[in-house]
Amino acid sequence: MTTWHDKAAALQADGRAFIGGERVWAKSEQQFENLSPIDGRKLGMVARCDSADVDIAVAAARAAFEDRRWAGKSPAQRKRVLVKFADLMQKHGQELALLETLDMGKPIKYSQSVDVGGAANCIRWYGEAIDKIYDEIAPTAASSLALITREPVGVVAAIVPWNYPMLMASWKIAPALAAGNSVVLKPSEKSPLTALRLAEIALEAGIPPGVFNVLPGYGAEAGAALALHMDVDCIGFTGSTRVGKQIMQMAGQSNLKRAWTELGGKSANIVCADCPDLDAAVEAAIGSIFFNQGESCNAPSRLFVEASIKDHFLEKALAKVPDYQPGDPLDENTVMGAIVDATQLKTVMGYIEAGQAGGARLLAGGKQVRTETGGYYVEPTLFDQVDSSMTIAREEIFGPVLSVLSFGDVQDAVRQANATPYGLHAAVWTADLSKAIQTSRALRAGTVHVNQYDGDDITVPFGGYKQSGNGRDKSLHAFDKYTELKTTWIQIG
Ligand code: TXE
Repeated sequence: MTTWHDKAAALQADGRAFIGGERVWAKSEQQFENLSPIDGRKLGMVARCDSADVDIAVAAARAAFEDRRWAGKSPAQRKRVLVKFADLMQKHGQELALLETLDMGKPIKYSQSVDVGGAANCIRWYGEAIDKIYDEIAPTAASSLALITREPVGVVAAIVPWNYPMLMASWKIAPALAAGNSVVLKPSEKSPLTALRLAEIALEAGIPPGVFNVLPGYGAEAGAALALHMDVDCIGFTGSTRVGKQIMQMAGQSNLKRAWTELGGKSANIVCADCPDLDAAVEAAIGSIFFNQGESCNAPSRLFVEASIKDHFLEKALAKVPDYQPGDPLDENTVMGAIVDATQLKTVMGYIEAGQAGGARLLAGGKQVRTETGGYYVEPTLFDQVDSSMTIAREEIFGPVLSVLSFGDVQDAVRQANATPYGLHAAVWTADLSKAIQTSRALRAGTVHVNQYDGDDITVPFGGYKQSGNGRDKSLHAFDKYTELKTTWIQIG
């Protein structure tokens, strides 16, 4: 039987950019090395695109938009192509999953189910939605007809991170392409491979050349050139709050392109003493922070447990932690893989040190795991006796580190939960329906979970309050970001 290791050994990664339907190196001929966080193996060289390549890709996208080769197709025609795109992604699912795992270190079983499965579902869903949306006629006087129609904004730039490379790309490109835009996608320099492969698959599905371009490269080079470009109409960004602020500034300082950001989080998970199912709450608290090595913007990294049940809760939680010991990402049984790179490893270890130095009590983990093959692995880590002023309770760690805090009553929990610049997700566990709804209303977060943490579907919006960003990915609401509303007044006598 061929193992994932055999398949990985046979894999040829192509790091060239994808512009105007063709694979090309950067104009400057600059490249950078792409190393796997699993064991440091070299996956290949990647085109280091900069502003010269951005100019070419944006011009290709603009030309494709102007001649209507995609925007001019009927919604039903675009649907057929996007559904085929999704089918082909699934046909090439093993290859895409392998690329994702090698590039950013997540376990192969999740690359297949969550990343390939989720991204293909997203492309299919927006494809299928686009020919079911009607425009509007305003209730004006009988002497006129006022049409309200949606039009694609034009050239959309998408800048995405490394934690869910394919999934984050699909959340941007699917609604943008379905609505008829042309797209230039910049994947993270840490994980560019699946985005590049997606562009080839899109072409095979029938997306015309120039409509979907992918530029790998560094943020300060390719990313900033896109954000500053005078001929990009809209930018969709997922990444850190620090860079999100720069994106908004660059949009303002250039052509006021529409700028949509999905940024960091420090999500609060509040477990009340009347929690209806403590085992489920423990499972969710532990499973959700260690999922994807903690590299999830909506990870519930602050766990608030009501003081009266905290010891009991922690005892149960500690028993679960060893299940998440990191392992070989290419082994189908592994549930926690490698941290994306040496920089992120250093960041995570730095926060673990800060937790200890700040007076939090290390209950589990805390160490880097060294393997014979190298790579970047961190133990699942749990801190107790954290208070809201500590660094580990305030800053996004983006690693497998859980901070446990306690509260007296639910108002106190909400106060602490909201005391953050972020507002992405939150959760409350209680058997009291009124308390659940009141708490949900009081929490300043884009999504509030009640008695679960894994509720997730393409049909619901995803995005944040406050410095977790603006606009929403997923659901029909995402079309608002990639379309303009046009009013056409017609005098009829
Ligand atoms: O993110 P960056 P990094 C958080 C998380 C993580 C930290 C740093 O806390 O530890 O950010 O990760 C591009 N102009 N999140 O450094 O830098 C970059 O090339 C234009 C949360 O990887 O924000 C990449 O494609 N683009 C998060 C993308 O922005 C720029 C996901 C994200 O990179 C740029 C990732 C610039 N000046 C990190 N600088 C989430 N919300 O899920 C960088 N980029």
